Amino acid sequence: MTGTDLFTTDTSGLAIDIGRLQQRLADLAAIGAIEGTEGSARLALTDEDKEGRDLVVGMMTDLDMTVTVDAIGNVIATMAGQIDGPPVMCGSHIDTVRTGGRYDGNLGVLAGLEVVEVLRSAGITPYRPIAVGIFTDEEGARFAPDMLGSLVYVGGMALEEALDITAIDGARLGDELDRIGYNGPMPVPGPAPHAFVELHIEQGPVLEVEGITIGAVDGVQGISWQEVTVSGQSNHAGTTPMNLRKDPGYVAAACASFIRELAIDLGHPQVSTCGRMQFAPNLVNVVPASATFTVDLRNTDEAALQEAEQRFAEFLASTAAAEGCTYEVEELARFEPVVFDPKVVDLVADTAAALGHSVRRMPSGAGHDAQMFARVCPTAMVFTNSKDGLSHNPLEYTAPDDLEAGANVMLHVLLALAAD
Ligand code: HGY
Ligand code: MN
Ligand code: MN
Repeated sequence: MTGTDLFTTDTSGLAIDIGRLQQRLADLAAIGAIEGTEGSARLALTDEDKEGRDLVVGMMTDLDMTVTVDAIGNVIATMAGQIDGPPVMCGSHIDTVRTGGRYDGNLGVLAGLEVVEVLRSAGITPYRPIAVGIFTDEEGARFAPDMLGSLVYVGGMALEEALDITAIDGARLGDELDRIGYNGPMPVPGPAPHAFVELHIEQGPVLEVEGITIGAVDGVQGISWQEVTVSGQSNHAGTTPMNLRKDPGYVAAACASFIRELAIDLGHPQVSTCGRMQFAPNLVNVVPASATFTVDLRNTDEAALQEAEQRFAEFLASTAAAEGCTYEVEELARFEPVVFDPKVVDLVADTAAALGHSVRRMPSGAGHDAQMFARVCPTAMVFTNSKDGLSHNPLEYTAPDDLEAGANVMLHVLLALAAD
């Protein structure tokens, strides 16, 4: 059989089963469920992540897919094609932040399995194999950087370096991978797919505000993560005059305020976030000895992102010096902006339109595994909207019609990419 058989088998009428997809989403959300919400907490390589992985691997084997696990814990399930060549790959992540929603990452993985089930039920074998990936530690919230598993898969970080990463709770990544039993035999870097498409919720307000159903994502903005530890002198909160203090807590708070003003000064799309801050000894009546905080800066323009980094570095240096404090900076993640393959972006946009959906091209504000695959193969993303633009929040929500639209667009984009 050749790829032309696919064309003789009219696939235009194929559609996903939204009830089945929602059931899989619900089954996965039950693992690490956040009480009273639809969200879940499954930080990378925790017991909850293992349980989620085991559940989805079970779904993959139930679909008669060949499942492999690589040395960084990426799970790749493959539906055989008429040829043995490189697969068309989709997928995303199932690890979450601590306040995770039901759809972030999970949608891209489970919609990929839904695509396979639709083809199985229709008795269709795609010309090329179709693979669905679960990529390790996409969130980077426990082990930085984010998109770690896909970064290692495409050769962007050596395995040994990744295995030695220390979590915010002190655990070593390689030990946790062993502990949950996902230190797999497949070597990294992995083989480049024929193409890569990721379905993901937008996690922002644009599609909803503009009343558009599908985003044809044409790139991902640059990401800069730093962890700063400022050291001063712990002292008595009551007896130490203000002019005699070396207060790292003040420096940290001033920096958190500065990066917000910096983003506003640079203007959209610059964003900045201080998401994590920890004082030591963290007591009401002690001027802190040290303060550790994170800085997340993002922009679609690399030069602007570098300007933001430079201006923050200058502010930190002058503020710490004026306060008599010292500091250390650790880079946690640094990825330049990524542009997706125009032909694949066009295919997403054309497929959405052909299915009768409104569609617009747009960059992604969030990082995604697709931005790593863009290094090795033609890649793009499909966005569905996020209610109130909310994500990294258990209230994250996307209506069934929008989930269905996104999954159907991905179904037909995958079929088109797998046909030759
Ligand atoms: O940080 C991000 O953009 C993604 O959620 N890992
Ligand atoms: Mn995600
Ligand atoms: Mn996320």
